[in-house]
Amino acid sequence: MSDSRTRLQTVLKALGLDLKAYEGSDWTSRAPRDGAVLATVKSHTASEAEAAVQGAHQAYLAWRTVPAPVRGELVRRLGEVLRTHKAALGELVSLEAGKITSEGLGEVQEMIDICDFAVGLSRQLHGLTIASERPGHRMMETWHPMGVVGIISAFNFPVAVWSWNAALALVCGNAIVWKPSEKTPLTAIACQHLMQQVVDAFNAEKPGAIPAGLSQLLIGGRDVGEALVASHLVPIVSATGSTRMGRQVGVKVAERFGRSILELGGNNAMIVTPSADLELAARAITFAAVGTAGQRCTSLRRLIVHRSVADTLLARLEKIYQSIAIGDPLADGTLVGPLIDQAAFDGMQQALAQARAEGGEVLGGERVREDLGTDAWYVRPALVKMPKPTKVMESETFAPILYVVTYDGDTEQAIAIQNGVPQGLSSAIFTANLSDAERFMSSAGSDCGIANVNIGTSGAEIGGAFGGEKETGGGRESGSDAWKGYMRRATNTVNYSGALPLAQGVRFDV
Ligand code: UN1
Repeated sequence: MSDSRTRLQTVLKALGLDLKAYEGSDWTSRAPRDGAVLATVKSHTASEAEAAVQGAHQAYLAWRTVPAPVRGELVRRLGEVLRTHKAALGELVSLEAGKITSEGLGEVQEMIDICDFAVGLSRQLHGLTIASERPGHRMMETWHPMGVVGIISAFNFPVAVWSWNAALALVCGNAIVWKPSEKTPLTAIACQHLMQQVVDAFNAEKPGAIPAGLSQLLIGGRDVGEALVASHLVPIVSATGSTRMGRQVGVKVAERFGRSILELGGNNAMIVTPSADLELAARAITFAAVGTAGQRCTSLRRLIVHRSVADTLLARLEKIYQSIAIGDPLADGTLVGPLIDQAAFDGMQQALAQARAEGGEVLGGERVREDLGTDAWYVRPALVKMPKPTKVMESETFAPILYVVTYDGDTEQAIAIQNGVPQGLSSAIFTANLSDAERFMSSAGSDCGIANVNIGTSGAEIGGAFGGEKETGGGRESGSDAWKGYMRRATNTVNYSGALPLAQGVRFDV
């Protein structure tokens, strides 16, 4: 048995998970670390997807009347179970998505954090009281559940993105149906299994507390995703993935006046100004650009450096890039694990070829560690000096490629370069100059959903709203008031005056 298979068995045991019910031959889960097949699983069909949605809708009809703090108790227990199984689930993320140990664990921590956040939120789903213009009237807003939330997630955050949506949707009184990436079915099955454990324990204590079918998992491809997107019983579709996918989902959901929460491509940039702490910047750049092998939506892809500091910063980066530890994500000391698969490797090579054709000077980017498996795709992260911003820099390649351009003028010039792409997820500036920092965060500054100062573009905390503008899709998930995206708002006006004054002074006497 391959090392990955052996590790999988240990992890499944720790999770108390038997894969039997899911086994089949439709989808293959591979360990990117050595290319070994972890399992083959069966797909749900489109009609099973419809049945799941029907079941979830029934569950929602009951769940919406459960007091929100009781709904929060379910999510609190989910957080507890995740704490208990953090090590095992984190390792499964590393096995199936190829993340280094620390990042696998970090992803599970992100799940725990959002559960904690959602528990607090379950007592704070409050609306405003608004001054009425009419005597003896009270006006207010109340927030209500919507129905089934369809969750479509990507391979690169195979569990955290589900939890952002699941934790909020559940405390908000919705049911959830999840279609994970075809590349990461096992981590999804593990989450569903842990959730089911929580539900069963809750129901054993309080029979009927949690309606059957409240949280469902659909393993499948495009047809299953399309069934979710098309269903009138799914008022909200939260989809994370490529801009191409989001363009289709967004239109389809809009056609039926559903709501979509889209988290699509990022093409994130960092500006480094003359006053920046270059050592700090180099560390932040490295984590953002090569961490997770450049496979985060928030990964740093474009570096915009002032010419006066470019040589010093690049010399430092080149040194780091040449010596960074690339290898088995489960081995101690590794910082860069593998790409998810060969298609990702091919996409990276294509982008690098295009960059060269556009005048780029490429350092790194080659395949390494072939000794770890013929179907394991490790690369040296690529640092690419571009003569100016070119076409290749306008699209996102899900791999560790960092394009570097310089600017000579003021920060406005750098901001214009940064904003000059179709995407708008995350951005950062390194500077010790207050005006530069404030300008960057101002309405004339970064046009992204995330604009950081003196930290990198990736690794956002769950407390803030997460998402971006333009082709990133405009959705917001996770913290702040992102919960409002999972509820409908009702404006209520109550008349206790005994008379019937009309608004705007209208007279209509009958
Ligand atoms: C993603 O890549 O889809 O900010 C999510 C970050 C993580 C989430 C990334 N907290 O990098």
